[in-house]
Amino acid sequence: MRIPSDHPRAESLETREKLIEQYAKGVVTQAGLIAHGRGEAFDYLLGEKTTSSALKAIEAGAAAMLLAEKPVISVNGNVAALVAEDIVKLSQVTEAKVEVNLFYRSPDRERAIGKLLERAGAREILGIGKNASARIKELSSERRRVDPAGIYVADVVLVPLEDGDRTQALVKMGKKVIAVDLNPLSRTAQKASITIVDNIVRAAPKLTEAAEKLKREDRKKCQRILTDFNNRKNLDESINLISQKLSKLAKKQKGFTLGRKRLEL
Ligand code: PTJ
Repeated sequence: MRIPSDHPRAESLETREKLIEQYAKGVVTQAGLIAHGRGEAFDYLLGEKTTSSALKAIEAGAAAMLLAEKPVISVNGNVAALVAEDIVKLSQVTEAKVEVNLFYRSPDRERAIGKLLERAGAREILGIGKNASARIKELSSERRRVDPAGIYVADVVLVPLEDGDRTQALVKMGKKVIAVDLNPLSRTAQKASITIVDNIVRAAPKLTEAAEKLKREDRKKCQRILTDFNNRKNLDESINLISQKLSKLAKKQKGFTLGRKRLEL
């Protein structure tokens, strides 16, 4: 469907359209559409912009990818539908491998996502078909199937829109996990080494931009950024931001009257 460009929520609606289109092509799952809706709700509360704490996490994420020996970007259906080209660009700048890793895995979806990534310029795509032959033993979901040349041996893994189980398992395997998740309270957000609380649509190009900039600097700068970065503190900033926004909204709506009425009921 064509979204009128003067619609006040045109950008958000266009993003939805991309997912709907790729749902019809078998890239995105029904659960992926639902997951996006949950993300949108958090995005609304974050002001639909990259916050200063997200920017700090983006810089730390870019630094970690540049310092990594074997960085890998994990791609699922939503990520392929929304930011395939940005992911390919990021992989080129950071020399990271791109691996398809799906919760709802099927050969058709693997192929559809592989094609989308290829069209976006990816030359090597891991994790498809027989190549996903290694197993993360702590997991029982399809996410346990990984590529022995990719996530299995990676030291840094970027996991946008991930589930908590695998984040936890990857951290347990000694990997640095960079998550992109709009929900700062999710298990993924809480368990990752670096959590970027931002929409993948905004975060992916910003990660590339940050990596391009840091690549021109001394490696020591990346090391300093990582030493100074505190994920717990950064996550708390996002949670506080949401809480402040809700308090402001409640005051604006004279929500306290509503609160009293509720008590009377
Ligand atoms: O393609 P598959 O088979 O691997 O499945 C992908 C989904 C997304 C369905 C699967 O990973 C899943 O079920 O994820 P969850 O557990 O629902 O978690 C998704 C998280 O991503 C939630 O915390 C959402 O708030 C968040 N999220 C949704 N859309 C975005 C987002 N975060 C950043 N950017 C978004 N656009």
